[in-house]
Amino acid sequence: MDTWENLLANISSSMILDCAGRSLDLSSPKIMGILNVTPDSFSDGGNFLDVENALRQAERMMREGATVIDVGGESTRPGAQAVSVQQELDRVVPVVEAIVQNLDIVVSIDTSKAVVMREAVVAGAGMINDVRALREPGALEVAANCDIPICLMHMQGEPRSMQSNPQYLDVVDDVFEFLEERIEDCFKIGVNRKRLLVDPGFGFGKSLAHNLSLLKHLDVFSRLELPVLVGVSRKSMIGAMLNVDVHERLYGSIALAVMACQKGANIIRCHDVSEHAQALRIYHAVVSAQ
Ligand code: 8Y7
Repeated sequence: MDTWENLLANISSSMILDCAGRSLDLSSPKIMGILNVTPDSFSDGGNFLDVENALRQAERMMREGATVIDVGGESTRPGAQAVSVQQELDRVVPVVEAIVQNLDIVVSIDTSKAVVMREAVVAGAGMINDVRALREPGALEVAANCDIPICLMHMQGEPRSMQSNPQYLDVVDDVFEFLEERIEDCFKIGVNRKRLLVDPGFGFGKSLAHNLSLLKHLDVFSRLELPVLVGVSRKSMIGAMLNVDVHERLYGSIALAVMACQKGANIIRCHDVSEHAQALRIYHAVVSAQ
């Protein structure tokens, strides 16, 4: 016989992700702070100053209210240059290691490369964030052989060319079906459903109209019964609506983030952590009211 206590415990445990021994409670919306590890012109990552600097940024984001730090060494901006496996490893692995060892926070590895995923997991990463949803060679197998949550994101095309002429029959249906298929492929190879998160991939092969439809209908993705992650921070969709450059997109970012939470987002990936944390606390206070 299930007692009320057991039922309640089941409901709340389904909202807690185990990220390599650190728990991520999704019963209220959480913040993933963005940590780009793109080295200065004198080094290609891995040196003491780069790692110190990254650790300081992570510590600050944690203090400001981030629950996850997303460490990325490959730029996926439209038109960005590709990065070699060794370069990416040299950049991100020492940073993942340093954060895991020094801070009590979940570290997410933003990569599509199987080798980088594997080495980041060894270094203590608690989540994989893959904009290619495990479509690169070997990535599904690494996912099957580790035990941490994985965010599957939708992207149409490749970063270099994805914004040139994105096309959908129905953007919400198409993205939904893509994510369903990726979930199925993960399931087939032995990844437990409970380890997956989904993300419609705002700005990744999408026009402004596509992005707006996806946000308006974001609640559709809750049918997948998995946590939903959303990244809209400073993105060009805001620039396109407000005609402001990248450093003037904070208010637009917050507006979109709050609407995403109302439509079911569980994790907001953003640059300006303290500002988003305030907005999400206000949001949570209102939705928790009688
Ligand atoms: C997203 C992302 C980026 C996103 C997830 C940027 C790595 C571009 N955007 N990961 N990564 N969702 N899951 O402007 O929207 O931050 S990079």
